[in-house]
Amino acid sequence: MTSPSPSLSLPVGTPASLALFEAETAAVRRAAERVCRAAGGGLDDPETTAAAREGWEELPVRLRAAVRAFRRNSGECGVTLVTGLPVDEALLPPTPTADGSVRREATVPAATLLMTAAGGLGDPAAYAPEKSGALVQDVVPVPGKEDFEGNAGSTLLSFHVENAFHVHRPDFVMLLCLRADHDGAAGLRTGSIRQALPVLSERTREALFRPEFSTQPPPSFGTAAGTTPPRPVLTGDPEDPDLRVDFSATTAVTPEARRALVELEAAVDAASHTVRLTPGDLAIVDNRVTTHGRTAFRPRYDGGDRWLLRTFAVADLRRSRDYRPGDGHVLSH
Ligand SMILES: O=C(O)CCC(=O)C(=O)O
Ligand SMILES: [Fe+2]
Repeated sequence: MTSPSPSLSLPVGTPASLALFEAETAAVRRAAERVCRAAGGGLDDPETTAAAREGWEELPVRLRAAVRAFRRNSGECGVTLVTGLPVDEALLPPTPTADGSVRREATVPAATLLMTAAGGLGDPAAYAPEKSGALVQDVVPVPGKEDFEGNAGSTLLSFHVENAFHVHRPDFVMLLCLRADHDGAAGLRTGSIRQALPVLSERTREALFRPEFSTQPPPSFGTAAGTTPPRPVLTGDPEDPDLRVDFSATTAVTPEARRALVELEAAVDAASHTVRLTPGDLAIVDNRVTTHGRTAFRPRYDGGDRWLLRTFAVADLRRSRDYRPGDGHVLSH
């Protein structure tokens, strides 16, 4: 694989991370509060995204530099961690328990996500059938959904590219921790094709480039979207390909493709990293090259459960124009 240019190099082997200093945390909070004041109405209004785009310019230079560098080159792991973002756990309401719950009002953490999406990574985006098209979504365990293959569950969530079935899958997935789980057991897992590729056999690489894999929409998307026609799991540069797979939703249509998928899952797992997010930690996953999943944990449904906020970003919003009525940020299907 060609190595990244020296000016963009990231630590080899483990995900890059940036720990904000206290003064930087305070600066992010001030910028986010300004976005909240400008937001007036709702979090999903175009005015709020516009205020977030401007607010980005007020963020600490180290944060902006790290996000922009990650956008250009997400490194071997395809994930980065920013710690020390402004989250006051003590002031939070109880963790929601409703299925599909989302944020509709501007808060400091939500505005922080929108600034990063709109100013740093490209643009925020959401999908109308999923979580009612909200730009900032809750990732919380939902009673009765413990075994669900989605973010409402609490059993092991297998590695997936977010919305792998979709022609316009998000380019980046942002997960900001508001509250950790009681036992500190829940781990966000990531596994990139950049680290998995070197251990794959030549035969498997070739098989993954063949259009022999179809992917179902995730349960969160509802049933309207159908399974994709057979497509490749790997596309682009054979030495640094893009990845499109969801190990609970992608099926191989030939025995050779099935064998390759099993080998890929083992390689992604072997190359994976686990991070136990704590309040104020933001993980940004490059969804073009890196899968994510989550270890199991035990929710109590007592208001103190794990709570992440999730926002998707796309590098080039224009590409999905025909999916977005009114040139907004929500794809209609
Ligand atoms: O709970 C997590 O850490 C990740 C859940 C997930 O895959 C998602 O929200 O997209
Ligand atoms: Fe996910």
